[in-house]
Amino acid sequence: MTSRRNFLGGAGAAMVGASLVSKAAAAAIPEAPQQSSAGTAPPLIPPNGRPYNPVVTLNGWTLPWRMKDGVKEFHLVAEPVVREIAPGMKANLWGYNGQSPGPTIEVVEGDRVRIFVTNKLPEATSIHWHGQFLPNGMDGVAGLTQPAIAPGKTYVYEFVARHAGTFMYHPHADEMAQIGMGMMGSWVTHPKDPRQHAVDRDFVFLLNAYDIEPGGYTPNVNTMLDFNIWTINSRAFPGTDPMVARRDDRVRIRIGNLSMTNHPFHIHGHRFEITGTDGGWIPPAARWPEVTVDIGVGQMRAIEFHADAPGDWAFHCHKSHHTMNAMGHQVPNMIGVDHRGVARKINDLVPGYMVMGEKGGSMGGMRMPLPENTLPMMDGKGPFGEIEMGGMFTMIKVREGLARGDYRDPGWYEHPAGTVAREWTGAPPETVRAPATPAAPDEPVATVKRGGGHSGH
Ligand SMILES: [Cu+2]
Repeated sequence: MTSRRNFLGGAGAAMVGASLVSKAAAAAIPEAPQQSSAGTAPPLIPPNGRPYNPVVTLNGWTLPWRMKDGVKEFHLVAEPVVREIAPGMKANLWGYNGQSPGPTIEVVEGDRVRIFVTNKLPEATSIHWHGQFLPNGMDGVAGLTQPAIAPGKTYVYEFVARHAGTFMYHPHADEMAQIGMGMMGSWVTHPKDPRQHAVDRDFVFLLNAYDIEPGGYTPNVNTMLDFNIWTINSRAFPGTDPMVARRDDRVRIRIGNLSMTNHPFHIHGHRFEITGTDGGWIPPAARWPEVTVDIGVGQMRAIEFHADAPGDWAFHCHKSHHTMNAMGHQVPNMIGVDHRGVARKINDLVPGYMVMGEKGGSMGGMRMPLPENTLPMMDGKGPFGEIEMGGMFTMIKVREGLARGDYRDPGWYEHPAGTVAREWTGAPPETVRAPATPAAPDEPVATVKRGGGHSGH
C-alpha cells in the first residue's frame, strides 16, 4: 500500500527519466516519459488544451503530452518492463513507458490526437484503440489495417477523439503473447463541457491476469484459461492501493477487463449505478441500483456511487479464487480429516512438510516456506489481524473532511465506540436448529408420496 511518503515519491518519479528516442528525432517526435513507480500517481492537471476533470489511475499514471499546432502529441514506447506485482514479487512483463499497464491517455472530446508508437520489443506489434470511432486505417489491426510495427520502428497514429467515454488500448498483433505479457492501457475521452458527467473523484483501472509459476518471473504466454495471478492494473493485493474518497463525494470507478475471463466486482457498504460502458454513457432513466457488476472480457463498466458511509470498505472480484494469489493446484479437500499422525510420519521422510486444510483453507497465521519471488496465497494485515486476501482486492476508504484532491492513504478507519462486531461473553442464547426431519403435513401434497416409504419409487 502506498504511504503518504511513497505517494508523493511516486508523483515525483513520474517525470524522472524522460528521454528522447534519438537526438535526430527530437524535433519531430515528442518525449516519451518513463514511470519507475508502481504507485498511484496524482491526477495530471491539464497544463494546456481545453479544461477537464482528470482521472486517477489506480497503481498507474497519465501520459503527459506535447501540444503542437493544436494537436495533442503522445509518445508510447512498447518495451519489456519489470513490474512489481506486490511487495515481494516482481514480474518480467511487456508494457509501455516503463510500466504495465501503460499510462492512461486523457483527451477531450473533439481533440485531434497524434500518437507515436516506438517498438522496442523483440517482435512486431501494433496498437488497437478499443472503442474509438476513427478512420479504418488508424484502427491498429496488424495485417488488416496496417503493416505490423517491426522491432525498432516508430509508427504514428492520428485521429479525432470523437466521443466522450472510457476506452482501452492494446496490441492487435500476437495478442495472446502480448496481452498475456501485460500490454494494455486505459484511455479516457473527457466531455467537451467539464460540467457534464462531473464527479468528485474519478478512478480508472484495468483487470488483467498472468500465469507465473511460483518462484518464476515471466508469464507463460501459452496459457489460455488457467491463470494464477489476478491483478488490478498489474497489482495483486496487498499491492493494490486503496481508493480514497471524502464523505458525500460522488465517486466514479471505470473498470476495463483485458483478462480472459469475467470479473463480478462487488462493493461493500454502498450501492452504485452503472453509468457507462465502452460504448458510451447510459441514460439516467436506464440505470438501476447494483452492488456487483460483472465485467466481461473486452468490456468496460463505469460505476458511480454516493460515498456516504465512512469506513474501510472492501471492493473486490467476487470469484473467490480471484482474490487469492498463486497456489499449487490439485490440493485435496481435507476439511474434517485429522492427519496429525500421518504428518509426523511424512515429516520423518520430508522435513518441513506441512499438511493443509483440516480446519478449512485458512492458513491461520502459519506460513509455508515459499519459493523466492512468490506471494502468499492470502495476505494483508488489517487493524484486526490477517485479511487473508490476494489478487483482485482493494478498498474504498471513505473519510470525513478530506481536502478536495487529497488521495493519500488516510490509514485504518477508527470505528466509533460500539460499532464493531465483538466477542459475546455473556450467557449464550438458545440455539435454534432446523428440525432433523420435516414435520409430516396433515394433508397429502401432490408431489410427495406418503405411506409407502421409498418402496414405490
Ligand atoms: Cu475475477
